[in-house]
Amino acid sequence: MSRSEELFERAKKVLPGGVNSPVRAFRAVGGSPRFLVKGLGSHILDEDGLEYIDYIGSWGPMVLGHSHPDILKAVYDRMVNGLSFGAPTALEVEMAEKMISMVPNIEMVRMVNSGTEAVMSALRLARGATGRDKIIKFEGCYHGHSDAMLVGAGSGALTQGEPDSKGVTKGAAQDTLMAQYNDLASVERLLDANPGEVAAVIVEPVAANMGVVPPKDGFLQGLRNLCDKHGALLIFDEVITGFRLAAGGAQEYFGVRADLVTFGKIIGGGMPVGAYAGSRALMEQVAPCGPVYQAGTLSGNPVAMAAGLAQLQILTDHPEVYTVMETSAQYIANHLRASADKHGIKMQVNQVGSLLCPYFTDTPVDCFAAAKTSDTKKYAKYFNEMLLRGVYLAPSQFEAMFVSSAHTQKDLAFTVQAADESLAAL
Ligand code: KE4
Repeated sequence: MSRSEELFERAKKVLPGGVNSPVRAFRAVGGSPRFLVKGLGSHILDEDGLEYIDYIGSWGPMVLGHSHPDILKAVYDRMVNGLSFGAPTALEVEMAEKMISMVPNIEMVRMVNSGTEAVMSALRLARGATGRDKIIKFEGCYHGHSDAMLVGAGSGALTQGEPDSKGVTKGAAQDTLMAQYNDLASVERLLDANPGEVAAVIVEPVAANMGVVPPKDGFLQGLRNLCDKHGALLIFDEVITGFRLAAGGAQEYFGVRADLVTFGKIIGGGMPVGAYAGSRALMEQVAPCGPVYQAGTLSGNPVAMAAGLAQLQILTDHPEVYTVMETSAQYIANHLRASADKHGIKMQVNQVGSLLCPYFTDTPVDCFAAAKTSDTKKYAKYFNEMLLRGVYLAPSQFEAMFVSSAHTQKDLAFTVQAADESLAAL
């Protein structure tokens, strides 16, 4: 039994499923999760001394790779003077100012501790600001595990959502309506069927929780127009795309304005951080200056701010990393397509910026229904073949590959060679 397997057996006795977040348990791909001990640049090391090229990067935060020296130094310099105060620090002001300087259309920011908390708070603000109750989300988009977001499509297309998890009450789910990604008509039908009741439409500007599904031309602007027409707010959930697609995130990358934007991952530099942001008029409705309550013991934690600020500063100083990451992702995508053709394997590869995902289907993937046509058993075998060859991918078909600025040309060549061999073995 490997050290990872031993640890997993121990873990399953004291942690649900042996993990602190479900996707880590490898249930969609089989086998035993690797317990990691070290990350450096684009590589990670597990408890058994096996090394991998990492395409998870903590699900997005490690956009510059692991253990970046400037980030480690910022954390060390901060922590020797105290880890947390529950009182204001200059770092929180600097972080908010930094985000506002990089992201279009935001004037104020509130720091929280996760993407889930950012979305939950933004939804409460949208409801408080508009006096409306209903929220429209998209099938296949994930916005964290707050009750209102753990909702599946209701029985009738125009009725309220159904709980998507035990423990979520009908009451919590009833105000969440479900639309189809890249289908503006499905949004318009919901808005028309619920006149004056929809507080917000929340969308992943690039859907990266059903694999990677880019917005069709006009989709995001179409949402903007529909929200303006119906008096609803448009929320971009940029927990993944924020500071990754571009310094200004998806708003910059696609040139579409959102009313509220949620963040996480990259802004923490690897530490637990989330944030939501918007206009002054909206954000000043949040406590203590407004009637929308939201709070958090570790919100704006100075060590997390130091890590996040250091990462954002490097992204600001080196804007070339965005082109580098996109080129790297395109390289992998092109080689995956060529290998799949060579080996006669049905594959669609979606790639946007530094995000990509191979689907084992011959259906172009532009929505959740199409993503679900993928042969997930084939993905599982591909995942394990790649893992054996030292390439660490998302242990689920419905996640993204995250390319960082630390992935070298040598990493990329190794990855596409491993992919060619893995596809040949399917
Ligand atoms: P967290 O609460 O996990 O920090 O963020 C929730 C969240 C919100 N919005 C988007 C677009 C997200 O992708 C996420 C979380 N992403 C997943 C990865 N697909 C986190 C991985 C996990 O659940 O372990």
